Amino acid sequence: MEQILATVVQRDPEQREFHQAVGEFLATLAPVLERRPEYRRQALLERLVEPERMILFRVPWMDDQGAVHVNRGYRVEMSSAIGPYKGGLRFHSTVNLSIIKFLAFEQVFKNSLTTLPLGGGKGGADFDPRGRSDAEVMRFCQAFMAELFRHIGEDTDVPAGDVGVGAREIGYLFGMYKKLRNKFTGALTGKGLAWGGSLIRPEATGYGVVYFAAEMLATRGETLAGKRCLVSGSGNVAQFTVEKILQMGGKALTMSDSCGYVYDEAGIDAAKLDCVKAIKNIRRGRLQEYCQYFPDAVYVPVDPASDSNPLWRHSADCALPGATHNEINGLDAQHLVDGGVRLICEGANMPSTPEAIAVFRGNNVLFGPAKAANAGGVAVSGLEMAQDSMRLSWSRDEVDARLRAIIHGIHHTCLDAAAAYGQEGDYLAGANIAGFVKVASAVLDQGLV
Ligand code: NDP
Ligand code: 2IT
Repeated sequence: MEQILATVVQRDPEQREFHQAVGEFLATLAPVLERRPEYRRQALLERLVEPERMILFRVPWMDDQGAVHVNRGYRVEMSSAIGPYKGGLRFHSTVNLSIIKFLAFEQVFKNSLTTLPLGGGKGGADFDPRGRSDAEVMRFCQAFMAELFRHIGEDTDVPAGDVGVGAREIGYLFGMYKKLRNKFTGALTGKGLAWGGSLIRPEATGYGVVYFAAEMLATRGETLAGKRCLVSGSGNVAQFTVEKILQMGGKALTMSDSCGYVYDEAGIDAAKLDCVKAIKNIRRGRLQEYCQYFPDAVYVPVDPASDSNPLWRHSADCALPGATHNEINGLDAQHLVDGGVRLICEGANMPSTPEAIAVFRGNNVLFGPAKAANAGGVAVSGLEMAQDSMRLSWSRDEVDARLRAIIHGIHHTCLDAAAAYGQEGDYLAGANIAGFVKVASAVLDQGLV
């Protein structure tokens, strides 16, 4: 394992996020490789850490003042072992190849856990839609798709949303894709309901995270009712995480954006959540506005350079990070444990650093790793693909029931895989092992390709 990681690091020394994702994964797989020597002989891990294909492209576009900008576009097609490449697009100024590769790597094993026939990929651009007009975002999406369209398709590679890519961006991307191909197909998910989208897809990631948290709590005979929850982020995942916490009788105390967080001791109720949705989705503003409407809440600006985030210092029962990678470091994790948190359920991808995970595992905290806990989003994307190919759409209740069943299944799969390899109760090991074994056997069956 050390040798494989060393090769990954040596090959791309600057790709720290990718090294972190691979390192965290490999650290849990030793029991599998001991039992399956053919995986080593067939260099399975060496193959899985190298993307099948990486596409990098120039995205030139014009802003409202007539100035020309050039961004960089990415699509990393990591594995097609069990289905067409599938995974979101991220538009954010921090996007680089390391981040897209880490997300694509995670996606492969997450998608495997869903039980649906989905390979793994991820893409995006170092373009920030924040502060841009709708017309600028449209021109950017069209320029991005003018290259991406030749690489994707409903049976090849099916992108969706991620940070900075929501319903508006998927609309512009889909419109350009359809025009260039002259075909109406489900080559993107997260589409609008009137044009091939699935009910519950916007809610799916956040709802799924809370369903997974409820499954973990049930193993200790507990429910979410009355639980005090710290949530980070205020985008798609965080909004529907809070919505489902409320529906399950829990209390959400915090939400955040990249500038700071709000702490609302009375709890963020349904009306307050509607206000957050209006601030973030319609006005595309800053969360700080929340305190203008609800002055009893506290807004705390966060300095990204500080050694810990005060959001994680509030006492609570559960924490559901839903903003971004590495948002909980070792010190934050210790604050969470000291503040009484007994459950972490990851909505964001890789929100906990390796040091944070070590703190959680050392303190008997229920730890739901991202690739299991946030798989509800891509699972409902898979259901959207199924509905598109059947040319029909399921009701809200039907999709939600399927989502619940998939999350219930993932929870079981994680525990079963962990137990089968002597790691009882370890969701991280279970998710990695179960996700890996399925992909690995598909790769072996298909020969050296
Ligand atoms: P959104 O763009 O809807 O929201 C992102 C939220 O996180 C915003 O509140 C944003 O603040 C904040 N944020 C983004 N980058 C940073 C940063 N560098 N530091 C601090 N805060 C930041 O994205 P999503 O809700 O879709 O995604 C959130 C996380 O969930 C990501 O890790 C994503 O990969 C993961 N995820 C998303 C899925 C989906 O279906 N959308 C599925 C599974 C996982 P601001 O408004 O200031 O930018
Ligand atoms: O990280 C993720 O799983 C997503 N951004 C959703 C991907 C998808 O294809 O729905």
